[in-house]
Amino acid sequence: MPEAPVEAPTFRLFIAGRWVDGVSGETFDSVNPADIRDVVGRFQAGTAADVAMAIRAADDALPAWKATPAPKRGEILYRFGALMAEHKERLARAMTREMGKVLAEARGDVQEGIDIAFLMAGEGRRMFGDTVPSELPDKWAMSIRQPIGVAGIVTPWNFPIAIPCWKLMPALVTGNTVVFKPSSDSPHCATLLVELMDEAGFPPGTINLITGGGAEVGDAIVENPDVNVISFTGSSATGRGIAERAGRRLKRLSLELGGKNAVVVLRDADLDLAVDGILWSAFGTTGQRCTACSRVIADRPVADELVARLEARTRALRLGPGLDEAVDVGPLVNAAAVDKVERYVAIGRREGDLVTGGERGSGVGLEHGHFYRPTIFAGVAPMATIAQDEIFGPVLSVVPVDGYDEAMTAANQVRYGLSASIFTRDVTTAFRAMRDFETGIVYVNAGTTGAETHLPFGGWKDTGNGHREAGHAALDTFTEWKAVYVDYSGRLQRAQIDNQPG
Ligand code: UN1
Repeated sequence: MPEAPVEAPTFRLFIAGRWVDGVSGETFDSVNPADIRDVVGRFQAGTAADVAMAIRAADDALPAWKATPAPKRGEILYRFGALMAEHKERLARAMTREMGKVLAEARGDVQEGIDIAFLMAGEGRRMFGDTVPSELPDKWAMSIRQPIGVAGIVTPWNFPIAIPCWKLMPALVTGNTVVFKPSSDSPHCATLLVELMDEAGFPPGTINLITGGGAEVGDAIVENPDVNVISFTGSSATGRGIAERAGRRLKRLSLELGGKNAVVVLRDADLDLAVDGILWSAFGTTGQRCTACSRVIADRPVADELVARLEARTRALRLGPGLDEAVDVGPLVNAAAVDKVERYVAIGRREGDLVTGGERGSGVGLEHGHFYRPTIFAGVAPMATIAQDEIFGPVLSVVPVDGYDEAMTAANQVRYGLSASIFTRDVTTAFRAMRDFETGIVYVNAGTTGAETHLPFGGWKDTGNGHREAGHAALDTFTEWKAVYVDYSGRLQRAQIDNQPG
């Protein structure tokens, strides 16, 4: 940090292929959560007027983009993936500076963006439909995917490259055009991403970027009748509000919301492996993943030993700025996140035994950031508040149980259903768990994080509304199915009526 900080650069909106100032002239700052004196940049506080222009640009670009053969659209995605790979280190460093995750994880985040760009680029040559026999002679039957129209994409800060790419890539390869609103905690990452998209050759108007607040920009996207599909990742409360409003307009909506992900450790588990998996998924990204492990459901015979090992390893984790490669755990994203963690830790002190942590990070290098010590509570009841609510920070609850059945009941007794994991050496138990977890993602002998981009990502229950990201399931969010029948019999054939048995 220089003594007299240099003036932070100002960034602009991207509408119809041009970088422009917002109508209001207002800006907001994005700051480094590891050192809030470090202003990353000033960003346009977008308004409904900016959103309207962006939607118009997306609408104008739609006919030509839809008419572009999907493999050609895919080629632009390939170029974009290659550009991200070329700029991986720059993007990763910008990410760590803007939202705090440690550099190794920031590189992983960018890699996840590259992976989905290449996966979806390939969809340009697949995008499979069905060709099936007709029940009538001399008749052809098939189904094809077509774009929905203008997609509104609203993304969080915790995976500021990967999650936008999860949404932008399938939306664009299938022929939709996009208005993209990133979190106000990660507008710089979004800007860098859109710069590369522009360089890759997405035509003007296919991708439009509007930074700004949820109440102004997000609402204007959700309410506009010309936005046909919305994909949102964020809190359950915001998701519910969007669902109500999108529902009134019968808009397609994909929601990716909260999680309260459990690791079950049975008495026959490899405890060393379990500790590795738990630490990585509980305190990686400072606990700020939808997939983060926030509950360990520990079989009683191994519970004390597990807690002792977790305590020792957690105390050894280095807290600090993520750009320092020796650091294990970076800051929380902002002051509100620290306040929320503090509120839950206060509740946790009544609901469980504080094992380690339970306080803000202090000491040299931590004075100007949003640091909180990795925290563990033991002896927590399954229905305790800290075992039920998504805290989105480095707070882990250990819930003791007796045996598999009790463990599974506790694991499933939450309103969320994103990710779950079990540590056991018994193959029969592992298969039972694969069947029994009420979650969209299940891990055996691994933590709860680390989903790969070519399988569906998403959750059951309050985690979402039944849609999936990533994998080929992502195409379902952004396409309409069209069933096509071609009758070449030369006469009227009536399905279900003219196909009598015999
Ligand atoms: C998220 O936290 O919203 O499986 C996404 C994982 C990552 C993605 C997490 N690949 O943890």
